[in-house]
Amino acid sequence: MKKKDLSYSINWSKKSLNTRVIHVGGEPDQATGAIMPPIFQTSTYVQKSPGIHSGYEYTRTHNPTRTRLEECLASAENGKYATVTASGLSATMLIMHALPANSTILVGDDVYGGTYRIFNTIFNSLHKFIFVNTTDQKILKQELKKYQPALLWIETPTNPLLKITDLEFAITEAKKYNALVLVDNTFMSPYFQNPLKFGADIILHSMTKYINGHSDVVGGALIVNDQKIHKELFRLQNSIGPCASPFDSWLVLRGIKTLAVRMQRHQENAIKIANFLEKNKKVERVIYPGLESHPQHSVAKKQMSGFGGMITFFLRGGIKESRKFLESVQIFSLAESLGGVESLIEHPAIMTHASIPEKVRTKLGISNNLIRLSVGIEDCDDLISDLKNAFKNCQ
Ligand code: P1T
Repeated sequence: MKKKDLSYSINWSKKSLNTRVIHVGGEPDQATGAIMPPIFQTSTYVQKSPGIHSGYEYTRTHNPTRTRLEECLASAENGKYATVTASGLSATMLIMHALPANSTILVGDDVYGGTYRIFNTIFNSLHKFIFVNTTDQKILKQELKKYQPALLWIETPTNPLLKITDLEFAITEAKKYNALVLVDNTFMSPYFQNPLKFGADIILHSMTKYINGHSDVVGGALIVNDQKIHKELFRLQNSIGPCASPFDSWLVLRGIKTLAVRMQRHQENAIKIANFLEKNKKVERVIYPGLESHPQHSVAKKQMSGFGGMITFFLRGGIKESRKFLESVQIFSLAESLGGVESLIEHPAIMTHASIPEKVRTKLGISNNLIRLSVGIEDCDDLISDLKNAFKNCQ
C-alpha cells in the first residue's frame, strides 16, 4: 500500500492567526502520524557519508523541533524568517553583533531593565546608545536627524510604563535616514500587534512571556522579512550558540497554540481590573492602553487590535504602602516576568528595573509607588477580590 503523505497542502498565509498558530509548524509526524510533533532531543545527526545528511548536522546549527517553531513564529508575525534563541536578551545580543562596530543606536527611554543593562554595561563598548522618548514625535524627529542612527530600537508598549510609540510615524521618519527599525513586540504578542506591517525590519520577542504563556520556558525570537538579515542572524546564532533547546522549543510550540484564546482573556480581565483600579481611592493613577485616560490611547487604537494584559498603577503612598500591598496579595504572585496564565504582580523599581540607576528611574517615573500587574486568565472576580483585600491591608 502506498504511504499517505501527511504533510499539509494548505496555503496558511491566507488563514487567520488563530488557525496559523495551531497548525503552522504542526504537521503530523510523517513517520508515525503523531498529531503532536516529536521532540528531537538530540545534539547531533548521523551522516551517510561525510557531508551527506538530511539537512541536519548539529543542534546548535539546526534542530527539527526548533525549525517547526521558527516556521510557526514567522507565520504568526506575517514574516518570512524567524530565529529562535535561548532568551529574549540573547536575541538582543545577536542584533548587537549583527550591526557594524561603532554603530549609533537610538533606543526608547523606557525599556525593560535588562535591555537597558545589556546596552549600558555590555554593548556600550561596541556601540553608542542614545536614549530618547520615542513617543514624543518632535523629539524623535530631531534625534533621528541629529544622530542618523544605524538602528532605531522601539519597545511599544514600554516596560513598565506602557508608553506607546506611533509605529507608522517612527518608522517613516527612521527610513528617511535608512535606519533599521526593531520593535520589541513582547507586550502585545503577534495577536494584538504586527509591526512588520508598518515597515519594521526586525521583531523581537521574549518568548518567555505571552508566546509561550505558561511560565515554564525562557526563550526569545527574531522575525524578519529580509533574507540577508536572516542569514546574518543565523550565522551569528550558529557561531555564538544561544539557541533554544529542543524541549523548550517544543513547549513553546505547545503553548502558542492557545495564544488567541489566552490573549482575549488576558485583555478581558485587564480591562475590568483597570476600570476597578481607576475608581479606587487608594490609587493615584492607572496606566492601561485601553483606558481613555492613557496619553496615547488613540495611537493604541490605531495600531493595535487590542490593549493586552499589562497594567501599571501608582498606589497612594510610598515604599511602605507598596510593600504592604505586595505582601498582601494571594492570587497574584509576587514575581518578575509576565505573560503567563497566572497573574503576577511586581515592584519595577526594586525588581525588574533595579539595574537602571535611581536617577534615571526617577526621571522616567518608575517610582517607589509604581506597581506592575501581569493580569492572568483566572476568574476576574477572584482577581478583583484579591486586590480589594490587599488594598484593605495597606491602610
Ligand atoms: O527574559 P528574557 O526572555 O531574556 O527577555 C527579556 C525581555 C525583553 N523584552 C521585554 C519587553 C521584556 O519584558 C523582557 C523580559 N522582561 C521581564 C523579565 C520582566 O519581568 O519585565
